[in-house]
Amino acid sequence: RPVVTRPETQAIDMNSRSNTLADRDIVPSDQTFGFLGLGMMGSTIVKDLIYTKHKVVVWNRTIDKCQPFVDAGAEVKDTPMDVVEAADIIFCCVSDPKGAKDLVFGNCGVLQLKDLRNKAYVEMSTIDPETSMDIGEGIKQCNGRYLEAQIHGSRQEAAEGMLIILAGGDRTVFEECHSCFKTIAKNTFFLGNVGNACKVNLILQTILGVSLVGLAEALALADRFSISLNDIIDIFDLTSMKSPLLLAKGKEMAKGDFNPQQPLSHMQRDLRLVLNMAENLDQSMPVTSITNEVFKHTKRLGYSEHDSSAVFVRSRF
Ligand code: NA7
Repeated sequence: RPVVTRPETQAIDMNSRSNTLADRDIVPSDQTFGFLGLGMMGSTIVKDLIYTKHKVVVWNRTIDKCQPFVDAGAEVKDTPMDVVEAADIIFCCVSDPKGAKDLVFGNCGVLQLKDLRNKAYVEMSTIDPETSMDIGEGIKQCNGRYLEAQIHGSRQEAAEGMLIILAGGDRTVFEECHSCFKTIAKNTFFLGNVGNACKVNLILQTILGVSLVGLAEALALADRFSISLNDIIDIFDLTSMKSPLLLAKGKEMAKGDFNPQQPLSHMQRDLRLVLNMAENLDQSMPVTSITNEVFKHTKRLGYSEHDSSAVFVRSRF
């Protein structure tokens, strides 16, 4: 098997700003916002929250990642529990449902505080509806308020303040987060009960995953015929099938540039969550099942941390 080079980890540029921020006329809430998880998404969001003058308290498992935010004016805490103590509204943005649950139910986790009166917890990590309901129940049992706020969009869209927020749960929390959501997103939807936003997010991810595998297979076939991939993309651009995302992903596949905007491991996680949801409903999803297998295999080839468009590499075999 060829050795695959991991994509370079890009350091967060604390000085970069999305062009959209200047036009949004943001009046920061005077509440204190906690933030758990400073990965690529979390970092980008917190950077913009600090820029728009929100009071922010942060924590990250790898503590070194907090330093640039402290330099920019945030406070750092040693544990998730300490962040909850110091903040009014706490956002969480980590890799997966297990990480999200650990931060709430684990050692030094949110629920160690026991009394969450006057606190609100906002889950931004991509999770399934059951996990969200479990977290929501735990928070409510300690008298806290809970909102799931799933963030739909790529890392580039996060950097441009162009995410879409899909929220469900406590409407008062949704409203209190208005200035934060306005900072990071172009659209925000309140979808009712806890679980609904997770379902909608995962449904959108299903469309994305299946589309990417279709695109990769078609381009791989073109490649076998030695037809220029750039020509295919130029013609595709003139058709009614075109979409900005498929055009961008097609270009990345043609160039072999898999800089992670939507990491492949996240895409496969989402498909796994979708299939679990469908399983519980006896809903048949044969195409999504195969799509999941394709992404799983691409992960095994070493492309977990690359962009989801790296699925093209597997299609070429
Ligand atoms: P990244 O850049 O892969 O970052 C993942 C973050 O999650 C990072 O801060 C990790 O901490 C943290 N993490 C992962 N597992 C855990 C556990 N078990 N406990 C605590 N913290 C954890 O992902 P993105 O920022 O692109 O995406 C984050 C979410 O937003 C994801 O759900 C997307 O779908 C939407 P580390 O720095 O490794 O110590």
